[in-house]
Amino acid sequence: MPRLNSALQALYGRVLRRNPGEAEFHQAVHEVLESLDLVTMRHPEYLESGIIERICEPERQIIFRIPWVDDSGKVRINRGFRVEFNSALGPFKGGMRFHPSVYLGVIKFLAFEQTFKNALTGLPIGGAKGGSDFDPKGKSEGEIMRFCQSLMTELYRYLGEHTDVPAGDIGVGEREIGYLFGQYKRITNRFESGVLTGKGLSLSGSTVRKEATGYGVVMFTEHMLATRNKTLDGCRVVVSGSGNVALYAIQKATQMGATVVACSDSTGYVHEPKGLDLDLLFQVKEHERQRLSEYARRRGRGVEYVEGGRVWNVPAEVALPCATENELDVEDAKQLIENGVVAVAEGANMPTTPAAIDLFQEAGVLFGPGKAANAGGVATSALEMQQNASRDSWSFEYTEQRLAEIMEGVHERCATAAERYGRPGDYVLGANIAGFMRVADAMLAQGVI
Ligand code: NDP
Ligand code: 2IT
Repeated sequence: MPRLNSALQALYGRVLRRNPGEAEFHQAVHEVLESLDLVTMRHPEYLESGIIERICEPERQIIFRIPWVDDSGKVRINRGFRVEFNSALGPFKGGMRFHPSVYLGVIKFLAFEQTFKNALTGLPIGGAKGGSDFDPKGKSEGEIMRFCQSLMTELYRYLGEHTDVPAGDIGVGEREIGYLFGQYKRITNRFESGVLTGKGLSLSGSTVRKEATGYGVVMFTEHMLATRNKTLDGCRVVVSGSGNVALYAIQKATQMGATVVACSDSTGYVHEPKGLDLDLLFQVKEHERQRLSEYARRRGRGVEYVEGGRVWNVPAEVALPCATENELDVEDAKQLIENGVVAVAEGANMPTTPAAIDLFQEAGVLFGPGKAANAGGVATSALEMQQNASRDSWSFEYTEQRLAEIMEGVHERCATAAERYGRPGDYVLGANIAGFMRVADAMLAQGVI
């Protein structure tokens, strides 16, 4: 890892001591501090005011018990989290993740990233994240519902449309948000539509929210490519994951004239040089909630299914990691570069390891970090909050247009900050600086908070 100046190194040491064993959080903080090195040289007041250290400390961290009863009548227990990281710009905002790998360090890194991401959208939303180590795989509808109800029975007291507004993330989609919303409404006796986003359209959700993260990633990729007079049209695209973000990135890239040749899940990947069959993919993954191996089985000849393989071995001009953190490492980066990759944009949060990011940047590959490239999801959540507040609902076309304008703004903010600090085209630096400055300035304006 590149060195930090002595003041930032000391600050980082204190973050390590205060958050022992939370490797993902350490990684996310280190990356931001590296970018701030340049800022503190030009603006020592950010160090002197202590604002950087305060920005690394969550406002509130909630950890709670989630008891529930499985279909056999056995009592089960999981742990729930909500890290309310920063509310300088607006209500705490960020998704909920259900995955067995969830622990405080994962939720804290996600909430930290979310704070800067939300700032980059230019919208009035603070940063938070939550979730549970609950594993939805193999659970029945009834078990999922009872689990969501039990989670909300504790979490509701911390939420509110002006306080903290959760949404989905890994393992949490429209179905789970519906169960969470229903329980919130029962407990509070309020139809407070703006307390959760990612709701179904029948529950005053927003058009385009489901599509927004994946669409936004592709829009951001187009803006990066445009700086080199290129477009997605005619490119081969490889995507990791086959969940919400991946599926809609695949759909939008295909609409833009690209050929999506591969995608994955945690057990393997499919490779289809002529392009994936979107109808079948959505049927198997979104509607039936099946594994990717089932897609391959039904697709038959013409598709290769590689169990346990690395999707990044598939040659492509554009790579979109849309599964999970640290899923693309140095070996993968070398392979992608060797295969001629031109642009990488992160649909997932922190999917690329720091050393792999360095390799891409040294090789001149366009690299869009998650806090910029995947900001379209939370931005459309903020549009859902706007519609809920005004008891309105917007058309798909209008909402997508708003999303496109927001993604253009996110790209612009990153590009401008990178240029201002002498590193044009460095979107990692640009995103961290532009996001930090907006949050830091809002905090400073509110006194010692
Ligand atoms: P989903 O649960 O819909 O899909 C997750 C996908 O990633 C699945 O294909 C899953 O495979 C795979 N995956 C998850 N964990 C792992 C793992 N440990 N190893 C390998 N593969 C894994 O989640 P989303 O699509 O919503 O989220 C994907 C990423 O995008 C996450 O990083 C999330 O934080 C980020 N994100 C999500 C947003 C949203 O609005 N939903 C917004 C911005 C970012 P399998 O089914 O085999 O587990
Ligand atoms: O990582 C993310 O930005 C999300 N999971 C979406 C958060 C939101 O509040 O829509």
